[in-house]
Amino acid sequence: MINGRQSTFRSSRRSAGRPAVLRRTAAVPVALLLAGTGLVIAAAPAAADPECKSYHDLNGDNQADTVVGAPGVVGGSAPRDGQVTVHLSNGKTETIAGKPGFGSSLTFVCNQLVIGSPYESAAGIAEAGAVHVYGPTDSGTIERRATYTAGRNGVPGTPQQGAHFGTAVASTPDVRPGSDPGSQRLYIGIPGEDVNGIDGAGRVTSFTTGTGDGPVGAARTTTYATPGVAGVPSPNAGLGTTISVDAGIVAIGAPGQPVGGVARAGKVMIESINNDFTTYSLSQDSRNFPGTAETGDRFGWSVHVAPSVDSSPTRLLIGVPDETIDGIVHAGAVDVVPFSEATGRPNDKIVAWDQDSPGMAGATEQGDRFGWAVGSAVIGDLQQLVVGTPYEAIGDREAAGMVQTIRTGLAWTQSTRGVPGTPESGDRMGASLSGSIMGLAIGLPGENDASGAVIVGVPQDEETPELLLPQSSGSPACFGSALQH
Ligand SMILES: [Ca+2]
Ligand SMILES: [Ca+2]
Ligand SMILES: [Ca+2]
Ligand SMILES: [Ca+2]
Repeated sequence: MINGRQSTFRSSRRSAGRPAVLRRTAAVPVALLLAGTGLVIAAAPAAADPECKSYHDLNGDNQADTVVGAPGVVGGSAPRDGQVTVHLSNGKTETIAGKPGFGSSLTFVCNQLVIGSPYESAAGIAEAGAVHVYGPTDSGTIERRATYTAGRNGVPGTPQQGAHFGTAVASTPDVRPGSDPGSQRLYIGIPGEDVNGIDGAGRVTSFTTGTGDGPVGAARTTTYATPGVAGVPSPNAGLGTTISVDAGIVAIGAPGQPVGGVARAGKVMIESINNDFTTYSLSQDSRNFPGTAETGDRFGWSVHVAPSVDSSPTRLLIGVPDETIDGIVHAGAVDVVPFSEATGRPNDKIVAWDQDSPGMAGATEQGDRFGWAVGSAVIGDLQQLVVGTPYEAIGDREAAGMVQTIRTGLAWTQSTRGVPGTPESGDRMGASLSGSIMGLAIGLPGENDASGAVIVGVPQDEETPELLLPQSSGSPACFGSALQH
């Protein structure tokens, strides 16, 4: 087996004697909590930034809030509007309404909530896409701060039909001790963008945000046509389908990018947040990479940078949901790439995991699509790498879904004792994941005839999971398609 090193990171959960479902505390409290964990603290916490007093916090109580996207349905005869529900740390909820597709992606920049609305019109151009930013007011409400679209107010590019600006949004998840709040850039994926006339090659743009409708810092834009970036724009490559940012690294999925002429094998572009290294790409044909680039693998359909905690290295997780395993098609795999933050390069053995690997629950089956979603979270007292397999069948119920850990053999379905609900066909448990030091949240956008649901927490170490449902009934809302926890 592997170089997978078990982290002994201890969460604040037990030592602080807090109740089961904790809210991540922010800014200084997080630093103080981490100080008791043996985590190396390199510098003073970033709380001195006057613009950012707390993180992931929309009601100003220094406790992180959980946010759920319910993008509804796009197109067809009955499109349904999207909405985003903020589950505040004080138990109250706030709902923000938008167009169909609103809430397809979510991130935080400091205490500002960023919502992707990739199917929205921009400048009258259908499905060009938009990104909306919401923040707290002094009176405790949530208000819209800004709307970003291509080509407006200093945002690079021009709106294109079907570009789907905002399919992915990402930023550094927390300002941890030693990190620089000034480097908190917002990254926006535009996977349907035409580049030099190549249909759907995809683009990523990034900038620092303020309270207005335009970038504050200089905007950057990256495609496979950017000078210095190896590769060429390719039809339907979808650069920017997914993005993860942490530990100075930006990982950008291009799951349709060909590799050496192999169609839709997929690549992941790696950028430095602070320009510390040159942008490059990984694929299954990269040196020292396990596996082989094959047609339709969709390497990079999901990406997640799992930050270093305690003795564990920074690791990049790359989902390959359509990987064939021993002749079983669309079974799926996840590559775990140990990363040097200094060089931005893999610095240890890369390991490919599937459901038949040692230390994994389940079995490889056709159409599982293991690796559809990837993430990390502190579960019990350990940082765990987590994989969603939303098309896993439970008995005769197709696509009921499953979530599991890498190497440590934990797994949860809706038939697991302590997990709310029951497995049903099409639930797609694990289609989305969001984790942090405060635990794991799991999306089930197909639950209750695609009304959707979210499970916060897993039944591990005395924890009792909490079930979140949409505020307004009716389907298909697809509540849980995107998460921030
Ligand atoms: Ca809060
Ligand atoms: Ca492959
Ligand atoms: Ca399976
Ligand atoms: Ca169910």
